[in-house]
Amino acid sequence: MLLIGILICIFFINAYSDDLDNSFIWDLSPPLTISEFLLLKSELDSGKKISKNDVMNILSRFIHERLENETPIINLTEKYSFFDSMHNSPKKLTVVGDLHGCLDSLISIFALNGIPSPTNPYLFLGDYVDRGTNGVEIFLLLCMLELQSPKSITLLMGNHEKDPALHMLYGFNKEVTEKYPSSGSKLQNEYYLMFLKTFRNLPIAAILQSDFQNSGSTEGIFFVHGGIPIPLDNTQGDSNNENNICENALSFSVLLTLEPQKIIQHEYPLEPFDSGIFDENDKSNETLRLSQTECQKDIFHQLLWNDPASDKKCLRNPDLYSLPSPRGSRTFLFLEKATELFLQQNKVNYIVRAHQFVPNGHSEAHHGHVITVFSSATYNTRKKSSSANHQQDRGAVLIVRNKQTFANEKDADDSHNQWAASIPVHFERKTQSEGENDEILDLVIKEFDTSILDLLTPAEPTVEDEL
Ligand SMILES: [Mn+2]
Repeated sequence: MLLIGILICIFFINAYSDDLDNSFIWDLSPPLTISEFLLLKSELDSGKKISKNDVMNILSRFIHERLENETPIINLTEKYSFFDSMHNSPKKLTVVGDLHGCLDSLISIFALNGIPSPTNPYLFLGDYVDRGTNGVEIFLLLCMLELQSPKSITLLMGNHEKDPALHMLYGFNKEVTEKYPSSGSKLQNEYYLMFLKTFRNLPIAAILQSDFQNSGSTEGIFFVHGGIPIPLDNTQGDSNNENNICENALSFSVLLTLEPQKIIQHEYPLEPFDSGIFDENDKSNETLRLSQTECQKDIFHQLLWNDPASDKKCLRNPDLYSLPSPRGSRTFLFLEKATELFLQQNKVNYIVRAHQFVPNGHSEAHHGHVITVFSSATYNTRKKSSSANHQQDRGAVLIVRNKQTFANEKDADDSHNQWAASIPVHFERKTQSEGENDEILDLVIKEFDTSILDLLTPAEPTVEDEL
């Protein structure tokens, strides 16, 4: 008995000290500074980890405090009071595309553009994990920032958060299970399952829309990871009219009926879970229920997986809405005709999305109405690591500015601007303008590379220190 007792004691002491040795105390108290991000980076570089307790606490708090009552499509106009002229309302919104585990890119963006705050809000378009080595830390950090200041940051779902099968191919399952081993198989690792549970509750799109009833003009942007959905012929019941089908599936009202977590639960069940519309015992109205389910599944999948067709393809196919995608049978390339219909129907001018690696982190299609932002600045470097002398990769962010309040190119956060002025910006330019003088929104692209971080050390003065 005594021996067993001693063995149990040794086991617990080992388990406990293992966590103590390898994890660091993460001071979660706001406000966070660039110094703290750099400190986190140096701790991770030295082999330390965010503690198991912090992982579980942050994720479960994030689900309960932020995601549980969230709608699948976020109204950013309301959430950020973006078009209000109040003193503290934001004058710009920074949009970040795929990060794919590249923590250096995230820290570079914050160094360049300021840490999220109610006057400097951010929108992330998903694909936080896989490919890079710090998917865990990027996602936890962003969750923490939203927990600390919900009006500063919004996280959307990417296809890498929707489809866990990708984690086996691109490394997120390996990353979690190596950093946080637990009993059972790698797929049943309790920390990994907690990430999956969080991912499936993320919202899937966002809208920023001005609504000036007097002027009669509305400007707006639809944000999503992949693109707009092209409905399949079998998704809308009895109608064979192509226009009708397309119109229905492209309207916000249809998108608002989506229930992402239930669809993912159907494809990748986690227990326990409220089965909702997929309750096997509920046989009432089954045909309708199934057709709705298939339709919802397709639309949801496409929002996170579709890409815009190139302008060349659009020219060749002026009468079509979509072409098959090289990404697979359930995914499509949406053509300019679909974009035009979507913009017109939903009273927005732009579709801003991520999902595709593009040189220097940004590209435009469909006469500038579809903008791609890709924010991992090491994606290409990793792929071509064998080739010498390649140029430093760049990522980009898109900054949406409210022209009515963003006067004289001045940032609300002047203290940060002064500090960031010493950081080289490689490229900054307004996106193509439609030539209207009464536009409310300005769209600005900023390129960056991670050599910014070499200029900074944890001892570097922070924004707060300068105040
Ligand atoms: Mn993607």
